[in-house]
Order: sequence, then structure tokens, then C-alpha cells
Amino acid sequence: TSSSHKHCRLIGAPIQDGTGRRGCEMGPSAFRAAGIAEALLGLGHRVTDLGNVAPLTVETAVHPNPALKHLPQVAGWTAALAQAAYDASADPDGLPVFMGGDHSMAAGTLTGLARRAAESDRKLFVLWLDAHSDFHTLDTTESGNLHGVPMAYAIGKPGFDGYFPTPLATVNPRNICMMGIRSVDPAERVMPEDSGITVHDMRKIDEYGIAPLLRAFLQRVHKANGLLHVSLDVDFLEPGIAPGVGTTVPGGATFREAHLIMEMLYETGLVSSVDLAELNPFLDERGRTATLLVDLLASLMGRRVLDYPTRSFA
Ligand code: HAR
Ligand code: MN
Ligand code: MN
Ligand code: MN
Repeated sequence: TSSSHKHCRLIGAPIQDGTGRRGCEMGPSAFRAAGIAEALLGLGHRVTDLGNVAPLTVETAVHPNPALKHLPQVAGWTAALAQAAYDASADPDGLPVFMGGDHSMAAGTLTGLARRAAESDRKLFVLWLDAHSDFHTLDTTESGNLHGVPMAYAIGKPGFDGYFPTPLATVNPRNICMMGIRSVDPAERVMPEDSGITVHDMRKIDEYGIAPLLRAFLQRVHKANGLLHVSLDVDFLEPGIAPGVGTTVPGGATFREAHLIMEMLYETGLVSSVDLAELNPFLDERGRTATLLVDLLASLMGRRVLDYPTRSFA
């Protein structure tokens, strides 16, 4: 579509069963309190708040890994969120924004969106902005926190059968780009790249800068006429600017790097859906992390941080 105005659909995913600490269930409320709808409306978009998704009850087998926490609950959320993501992505001029909730939400959103893409004869690309690769399987996770597994589930790695719902569809790992990675467990270490996922860890970002790495990926999306889902985990960001998350890791993206990503994404017009994951309002300081996330989403949807009338560098 030629119009840059979208119909934004806000979908709350108040899941916290995938993390070791409580508070993420307040995420959707914090995004609303921080003015997420008003920010999008102010940019000329249409906004519908679809409320919060409720988990389904699913039967899951008992898994041999005794560390796993809340497996049936996360499986139930995955089933509900996959259906919600599929339903909310029917409008090609729409933009679903999934407000988490911990990052296990992406097991649902990615697979629901992948189904929609397949039915639309489009390829789903994923930009994964995170300190973590979230590439554990149910067998390899030692913490047992299931926000560490959604990426493995979404690309169809074996070992989820009978425990998680059968994915509505899976994401081709060659269409996934991870940025910001700086905390990877030994069991996750070689696997993302072996699967075909592009991984730009902080080391690479420091050396090359975020812009050329992102531009190369966006060119691939553009050439393939792909749909682009952005999955933004709060811990992608430097903890000093985004304290409201349970798993801070030093050395994250700066304020300007994060905004640059969002501004580049807006300029390409390629983004078709967004996850905002891992916001923990209980750990936040006077709403500043929620506010930053809303500001980043606004940049992604057309706001300029430095809004000069013209740019002239000649
Ligand atoms: N890899 C660690 C584990 O599995 C930490 C996972 C943390 N994940 C998130 N989302 N916070 O990226 O326990
Ligand atoms: Mn319009
Ligand atoms: Mn994550
Ligand atoms: Mn993370």
C-alpha cells in the first residue's frame, strides 16, 4: 500500500509465566498508561485497542527436563497468541502491536504471523532485537524459563512436539536477523548461525555500526517483497536507559542506536507487525522504560526525534 498511515491494532499479551520474576503481566497496562495509543494517533494512524488476550487451557505431556517452569501455562498462551496474531494480521494495511508480557509471547506471535504470511504468499522476515538469542529447546534450558525458547520453537526445531502446540506455521531461519545479542548460553552458542539465522552481536555492531548491518537485511526484505515482524525485547537496550526489565545485560543499544533502527525501519515502510516484550513495570523507574518503548514505537511509525524541516549536508 502507498499510504504510510496504518490501522494499528493493540493487543495485550500479559504473560509472565515465561520469566523467573513477576511483573510482566502489568506490561500491557503500562504501555497504555504511557500513552501508546495517543502516540500513534498523534502521528495520524488509526488505532484500535483489542484488549488483552487470555490464555487457552491446553493438555501437555510431562517433560523429562525437571527445570521447566509453567510449561502448560506457556503452551496455553502460545496457542492463544498464535491465533490472535493470525487474526490481527488479516488486514494488509494494518499493523498489529503485541504488548507483552515476557518474550515467550513470541512463540505465539511468530507462528501465527508465519501462517498469515504463508496464506498471503508472502515471506515473513523477523528482526529480533534482544540481548539474548532465546534459542533454547525444552531439553537444553537450564533455567527452565520459557522466555528462553521462543525462537527455537518458531523455526520448528524438534523437541516441542506434544509439549507446545503444533506451530500454525514456522519461520524460515534464513529470513531472521538478530541484533544486539550479548548473552548466549553454551547450549545456544553455535546453533542460531548453523540454522541460517543472521546474528549481529554487539561485537559486530561496535565494529561496523548498526546502520549498514540493518540496511543489508532490509534490502533483502525489500527484494523478497517480504512482511517484516520486529520483535523488540527491552533488554536489547542499555540498562541505564531501560531499567524496567528482569534480565538486564550491560552493553546494550544506546538511545540513538535504538532510535536510528526505528527511523530506518519507518523509512523503508516494510514493517508489518511488532512485539514489545519483557517490559516489567514492577522494576521500572517512574514509567521511564514504558515511555521509552512508546517513543521508540513512535519513531518506528514516523516520528522524528530531531525534526528539522529540511536536511542539507552539502
Ligand atoms: N538464556 C537464559 C535462559 O535461558 C536467559 C534467557 C533470557 N531471555 C530473555 N529474553 N530475557 O530474551 O535462562
Ligand atoms: Mn490510511
Ligand atoms: Mn528475548
Ligand atoms: Mn532478552
